[in-house]
Amino acid sequence: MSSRRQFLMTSARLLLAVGVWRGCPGPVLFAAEQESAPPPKDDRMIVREADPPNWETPLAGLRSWLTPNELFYVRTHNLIPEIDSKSWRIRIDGAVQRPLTLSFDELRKFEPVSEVVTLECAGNGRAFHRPKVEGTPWEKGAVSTARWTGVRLADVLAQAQLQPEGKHLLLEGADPAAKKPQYVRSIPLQKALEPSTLLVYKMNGAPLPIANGFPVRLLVSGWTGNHSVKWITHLSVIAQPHDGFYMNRYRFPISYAHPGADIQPKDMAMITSLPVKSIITSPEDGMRISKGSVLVTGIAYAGEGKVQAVDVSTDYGSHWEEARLSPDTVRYAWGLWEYSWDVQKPGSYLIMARARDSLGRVQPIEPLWNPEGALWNVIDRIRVSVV
Ligand SMILES: Nc1nc2c(c(=O)[nH]1)N[C@H]1C(S)=C(S)[C@@H](COP(=O)(O)O)O[C@H]1N2
Ligand SMILES: [Mo]
Repeated sequence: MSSRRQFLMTSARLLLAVGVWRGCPGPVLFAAEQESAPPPKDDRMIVREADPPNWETPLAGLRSWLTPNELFYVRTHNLIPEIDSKSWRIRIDGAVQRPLTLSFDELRKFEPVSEVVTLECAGNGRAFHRPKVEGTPWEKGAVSTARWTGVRLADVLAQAQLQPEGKHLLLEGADPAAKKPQYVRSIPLQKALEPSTLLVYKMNGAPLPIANGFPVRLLVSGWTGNHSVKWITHLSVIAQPHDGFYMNRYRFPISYAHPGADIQPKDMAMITSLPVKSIITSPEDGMRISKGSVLVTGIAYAGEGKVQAVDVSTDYGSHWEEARLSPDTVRYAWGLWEYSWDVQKPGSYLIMARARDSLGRVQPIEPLWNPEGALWNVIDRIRVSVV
């Protein structure tokens, strides 16, 4: 263990000790005097950063409606905490009549709900921006879909009884601060009370993996992943949006700026819904394929919108044809699509896919460059050689 890492672990413990001293419930238990075990990693995951773990889902995890848990992307800013579900507690306070502290068993007494929801990091596709921007260089796979099981956040907040001055909900994760401050954000209460905003404890029928927020995380369906706070232990009803490190990030220019421009925070707004987007999952970029009938497949999603159509072009965008969308799409989850391409002439081809949604949004030809490299949703493209 490097001395830097050792230092980070020590300061993490100190912070926790301070948290306990301040009278906060102490849900985080580190195995006495030893480093928490690194979460298990599937060999197929693309490691964008090793420490802390930032793992991208390979195309194999984007080809089925549900991403297998071991291929679900992982985005972490700090250390992954080791939390025991028996001692885990969530505290709900602030502008409420009845502040609550719930144990894992008490949380599971609320009516259980299951929903299939796509989670995408706001920074997915960051690596493609020019000029380049700082931050984890995600390409296509900081996005995954799971069937989540948990309880409605609205049900929990109802038990705490909201007071009228409350307008936002502070969300605190138990992952100790390391290279960055502790993960604390807020969302408007209106979004918190939506029936698809959940406190979840299962992913595809299994307990949440440690890296994805065990034992309980928030799921803010339709919004970028940064809102879905993992290892959540504290909610506080507040009057104004939280002002902190992670609120001054995840912002997007209000109007178009030239690539590389110096954009001030006042000219940016909080990122909320995912953009409209599609990704080609087969064939793979650079593949050699035999002429004849080729099945082009992909995924498409639109956050708070609903995907209406996916158009595919195999001739540099001169002609577009509609792909077939899987009929059983649900709100907030990606849908699968396919396109039967009949190609007889050998040569080099560019295949592109463009989604449109119910909010009138269409994937752009050019990126909206922004200092964080967020919300990349340029029309996806791959090159193949037909032989
Ligand atoms: N506590 C905590 N919650 C967090 C984060 C984090 O670092 N700490 N990362 C956020 C970001 S930026 C994203 S994209 C999602 C990623 O969730 P996943 O790792 O399960 O894919 O979690 C969000 N919740
Ligand atoms: Mo993210």
